[in-house]
Amino acid sequence: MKTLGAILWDSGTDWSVEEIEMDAPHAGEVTVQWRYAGLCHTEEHLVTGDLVPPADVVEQFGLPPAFPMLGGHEASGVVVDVGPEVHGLQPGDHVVSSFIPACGQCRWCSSGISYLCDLNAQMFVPGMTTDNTVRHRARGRDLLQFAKVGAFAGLGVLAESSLIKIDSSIPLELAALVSCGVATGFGSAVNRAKVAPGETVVVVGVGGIGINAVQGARIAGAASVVAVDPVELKRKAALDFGATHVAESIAEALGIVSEMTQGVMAERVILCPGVLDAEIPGAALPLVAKSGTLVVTAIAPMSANTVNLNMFELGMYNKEIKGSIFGSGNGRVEVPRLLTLYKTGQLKLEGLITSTYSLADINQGFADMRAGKNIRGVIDLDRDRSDSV
Ligand code: CXF
Ligand code: ZN
Repeated sequence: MKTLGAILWDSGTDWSVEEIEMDAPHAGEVTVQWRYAGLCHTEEHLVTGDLVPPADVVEQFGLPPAFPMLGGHEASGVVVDVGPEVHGLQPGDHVVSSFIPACGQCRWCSSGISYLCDLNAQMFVPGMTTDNTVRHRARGRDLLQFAKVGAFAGLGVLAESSLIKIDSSIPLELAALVSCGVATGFGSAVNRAKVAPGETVVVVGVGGIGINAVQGARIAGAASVVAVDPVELKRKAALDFGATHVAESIAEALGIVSEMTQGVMAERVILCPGVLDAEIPGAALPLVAKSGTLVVTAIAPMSANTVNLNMFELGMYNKEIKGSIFGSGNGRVEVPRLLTLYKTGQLKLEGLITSTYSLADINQGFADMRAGKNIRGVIDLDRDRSDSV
């Protein structure tokens, strides 16, 4: 089978849209016709190299090369074929990607925290989680499917464990966003920060993930939600999604929150910047109330080992700092929960997508992201579809 896909041949290059040769699904695998793929900042970290294992790590663990890589981890589509031993999906089912596979067997899956599934460690290892062999090739080279998904393509073969079936009445364009940006942001507020009714919450960075932390905080009953972003379009959008106040910078937010809480500050602060600069956690810590929580929902360069924050303040005020991946939630629980909240009118999905692109225009989409023009850009894979099934 042939399809078109956007491949990153190395960090620091553009995405290259070209023909991909695909195999039929093996046992436990499914062929999906992708319909929509979100342009999440995580792929940009592959381009900048922030999210690529550094040379010493590659050498230490004997990792195979991460490139060429088929990008795309936030997506929706329709199942068109199933291999043997697939029990939960059939042709015609609507699905979203699950960028953490969830094997169901490892210690973390068995403990109910599948978002930490051991298979996630294979994110940069080519090959299927089913049998370690590769299904996609371009120019005769094996392709790594980013996060075992690789949705910047017309078609894809994925392990069943990398897909979540959804209600077919949900528009696929909106469903795609739920698979990463919405789940990650919402869960950061609800699952990880555990926002409670009446609290003051600050979200730093209100792009495709942070804006959903804003609406998670609103749905959890926060009394005030302060959205911090230097980009005016994002601050305005945050007001539509539940922010009660906006600030251009952490410094400005400090003044707003201090006045609003008579110096108590915010019980929950959630960091969702595009890149987690080493100065951000320390700058944000004074926003956190005594015994409050700072949640880090952002990607720092993989080799960054330093952070500049006042540890006296951390200890003496009993504050906590928590990391978060995938909104600290399990995809098979969170995706249906979020879609129910959407269907009942509580979660807003319309308005998150600012621009839609064809696959051929993917580099324009990422350029617009860098320029701060999008809350979420989305690729509509039907626009220049060359495959037929
Ligand atoms: C990322 C986290 C690392 C794996 C890919 C997805 N989260 C959000 O984009
Ligand atoms: Zn993402």
